[in-house]
Amino acid sequence: MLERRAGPILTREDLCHKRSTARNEESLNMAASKCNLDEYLDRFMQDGYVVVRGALSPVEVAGINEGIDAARLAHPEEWVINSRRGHDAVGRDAPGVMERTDALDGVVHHPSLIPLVKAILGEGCLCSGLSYLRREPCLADPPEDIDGGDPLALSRVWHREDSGNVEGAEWNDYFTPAIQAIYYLDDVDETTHCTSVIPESAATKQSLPKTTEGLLRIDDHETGYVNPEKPRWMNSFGQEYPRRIGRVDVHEGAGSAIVFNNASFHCGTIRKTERIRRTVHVRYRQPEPARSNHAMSTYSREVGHTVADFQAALPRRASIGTI
Ligand SMILES: O=C(O)CCC(=O)C(=O)O
Repeated sequence: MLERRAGPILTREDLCHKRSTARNEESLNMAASKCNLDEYLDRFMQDGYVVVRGALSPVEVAGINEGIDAARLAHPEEWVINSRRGHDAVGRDAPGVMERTDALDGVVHHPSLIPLVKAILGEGCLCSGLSYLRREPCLADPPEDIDGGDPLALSRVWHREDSGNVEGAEWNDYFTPAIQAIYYLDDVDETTHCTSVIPESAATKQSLPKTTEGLLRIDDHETGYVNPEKPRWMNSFGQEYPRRIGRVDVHEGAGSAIVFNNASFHCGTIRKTERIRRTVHVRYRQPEPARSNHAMSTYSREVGHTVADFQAALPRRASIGTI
C-alpha cells in the first residue's frame, strides 16, 4: 500500500468545547485554536502538516470568491490564464491583488491558524507572501501508466519549496524554515485537482542529506520517496519526473486549510476534471535569515525586498490585522 490516509484532520467542532453560542466567528476560531494547540503541534511535529477543517466559514469562503470574481471582472487584463505545465491556471500575488480587492484581507492573519503558526515559528514571525490561484478544468486524458492508483491523475510536480531550502529551520523545534497555509475555496475530492503532501517528521528532515552550497538545502530531489520499483513517471503532458510514494491527497471541503512545513514534499495534483479549484496560499517566516528568499512573495523575490518591505507594501486596512 503506497498511500497513507489523511490522518491529521481536526474540525472546529472537535477542537472547541462548544462553549459558546453567542461568540462571533472570529472569537470562536480563536478559542478553537487555543484549546487544541498541543494536538496540532504534535501532529505537525510528526507529519510536517495538519489539515484544519472549516478554518474558513462558508460565509468567508463566499466573500472571497465573490470579491475575486468582481476584481477579475473589473480588471480582466490582470487575470490572463496561462498554461502551467499543460493545464490552465490563473493567479495573482499580494500586494497587487490586495490593491484591487479587500476580499483576501481576512486570511492574512486568520485567527483559525495564527496561534499555530506562532507556536511553530515563534514570536516575531510575519506573513511573507500571499497568492491566489485558480486552476481551470482540464480534459486531457490520463497517461496509460497510472500514478499511485489514481486513475484521473494527469500530473504531479513534487517539490520541496525553494528547492529544499531549510535556512533558519534550526531556530524552531519543528525544523520549519517557513509555513505555507493553503485555504481551499472549493470542495475538493478524488475527482478534482487537489493538494498532495508527503508526511515527514521534523526529526527526519533534520537527518536528511543536505547541501551547504549556497543556502542550506535538503538535497534529495532525485531520491526522496522515489518508488524503487518504478522510479520515473511520464505525466499526461509528456514530462517525466521522479515517481514518489507515501503521499496524502488532501480531499476536503471548501474552507479547509492545509498548514505545512514549506520544506515538505508537496504538489498540486492535476486531474482530469471539469471543476475548477481555487485556493489562497499564505506564507509565514521569521524575517531572518534575510539572505534566504524562502517563502517570500514574488514581489519581494524579484526585487530583493525583505519580509518587512512586503509587510509595508500591503494596503493599510484594519481588516488585514497583524500577527
Ligand atoms: O496546487 C497546490 O495546492 C499546491 C501548489 C504548490 O505546489 C505550491 O504552492 O508550491
